Amino acid sequence: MGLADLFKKGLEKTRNFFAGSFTKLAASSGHFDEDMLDELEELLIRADCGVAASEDIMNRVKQNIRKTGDDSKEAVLASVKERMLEILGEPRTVAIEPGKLNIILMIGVNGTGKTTTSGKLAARYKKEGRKVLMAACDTFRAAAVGQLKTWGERTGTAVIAQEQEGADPASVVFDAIHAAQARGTDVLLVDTAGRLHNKKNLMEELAKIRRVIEREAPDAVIKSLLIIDATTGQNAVIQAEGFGEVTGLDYVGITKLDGSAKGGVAIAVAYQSGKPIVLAGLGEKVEDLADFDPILFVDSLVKE
Ligand SMILES: Nc1nc2c(ncn2[C@@H]2O[C@H](COP(=O)(O)OP(=O)(O)OP(=O)(O)O)[C@@H](O)[C@H]2O)c(=O)[nH]1
Ligand SMILES: [Mg+2]
Repeated sequence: MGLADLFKKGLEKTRNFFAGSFTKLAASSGHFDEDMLDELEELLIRADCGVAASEDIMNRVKQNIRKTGDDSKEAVLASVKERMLEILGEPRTVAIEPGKLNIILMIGVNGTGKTTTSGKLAARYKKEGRKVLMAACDTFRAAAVGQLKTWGERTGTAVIAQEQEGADPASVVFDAIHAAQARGTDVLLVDTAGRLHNKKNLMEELAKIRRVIEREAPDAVIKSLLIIDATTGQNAVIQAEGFGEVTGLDYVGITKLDGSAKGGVAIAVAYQSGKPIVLAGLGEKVEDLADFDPILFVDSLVKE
């Protein structure tokens, strides 16, 4: 299966939910009156697009109806798509600068898929012929280092870790950066422990990791990649804010799209954070990762 098909398949649940409800909504007349527009807004909110973005999308729909007089189902859908695409922005990817050390700091709350996505990214970059290294900065859980090492074995990627439990993650990242510099690494993936965005001491630990990276690798390209679980709903927006404040935020990846009918959360996060959604996690296997494609996403969500 190609990536586009994988992406579309991953969005099946979201599509069935949204397109199914939309078709039902439009079935009675095929034209949208006030009540139906309200129902459409509610549907967007139920698909987890968020209140603010849903309102914004509906403003565009209403504006276009006023302008053209066309309140047909097709016109309404086209307006929804148009505004969603603007919100998601141009397709973006985690850009790797050749000839430089690229450091990707994986951040997010517990269990969103940081370690899994690190493994998937390692496989992707290795396939592109790049030298990849992973840093096991989740020293919080005993099993975390082992989990990353398993991904290392699976993808043929070296993992820098410290054996003792509770080691300082900043010291692990220090070791990893110096290893990467010595080995001429292209991409260093820094896996961190999941943490709640409102736990001050844990967030401070993350800020320290970021500071060590900036200090030890001043010439590196440093990116923070927030991993969000598609099933967490509007909390994702708050997570993006919380993590963004502490480490800065360059990219957002959304995982578990395959298991969620609420893929609309991508719209909410892009709208509120203004950050690009770059990756889509579509399953647990190494190949279940695609670049987030706004056009495919919107087309899948609002299938005519
Ligand atoms: N279906 C599905 N499962 C996923 C995806 N990404 C990760 N998972 C699963 O989600 C669970 C948690 O993934 P991890 O990679 O361990 O998440 P984490 O963010 O590293 O977790 P912590 O380190 O505990 O914070 C695992 O069972 C993964 O297999 C995805 O895109 N789709
Ligand atoms: Mg992990």
